[in-house]
Amino acid sequence: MTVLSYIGLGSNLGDSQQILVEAVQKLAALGPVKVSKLYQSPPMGPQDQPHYVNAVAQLETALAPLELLDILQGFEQEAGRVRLRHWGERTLDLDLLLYGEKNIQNERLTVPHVGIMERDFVVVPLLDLDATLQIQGQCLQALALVQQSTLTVLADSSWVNFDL
Ligand code: A4P
Ligand code: MG
Repeated sequence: MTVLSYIGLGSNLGDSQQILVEAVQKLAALGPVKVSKLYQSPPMGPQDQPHYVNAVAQLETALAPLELLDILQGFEQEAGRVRLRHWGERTLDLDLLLYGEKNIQNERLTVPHVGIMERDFVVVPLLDLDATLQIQGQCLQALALVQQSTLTVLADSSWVNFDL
């Protein structure tokens, strides 16, 4: 049995677009993947850090949530992840946003990911992948931040070459 999982990708250190491309190519080795458009987004948190490049990937997977988290954290390490401060700059952040319709709460994992509904850089790319998406009964499309988005589109959904 497989589920549709959604993974948030963010980077604001290094060659962020290339870092996200490589992360999605690694995800594609795990199972069928689709990607949102690629966005630039002003930083949430400390303002004295570069803008972020953000996207969301949909991965169809049979992996258990914690197995998937382990793999995502491995990919972060391979990207030379440095994390300097809370909500601060990083080379690669991979967040497990949604895992099917499951609610998960343990010391390593909270799903749906905390703060999804307040983050345009998560909600807008999620809607690229599924315009009817609901979280705990709430239609993402209806959120005010969708209309008031601060995102800039860097590329349409063909920014990753899967034919490698
Ligand atoms: N963890 C719990 N639930 C999850 C989940 N659903 N997915 C735990 C992934 N990890 C989860 O993660 C810390 C711990 O969270 C992990 O060990 C895991 O067991 P982390 O990536 O080291 O830290 P973090 O909590 O992701 O970082 P931080 O600093 O708290 O912030 P966020 O919430 O990830 O936000 N601005 C823009 N424009 N775009 C961004 O992408 N990102 C951040 C980071 C700040 N500002 C941003 C952006
Ligand atoms: Mg994270």
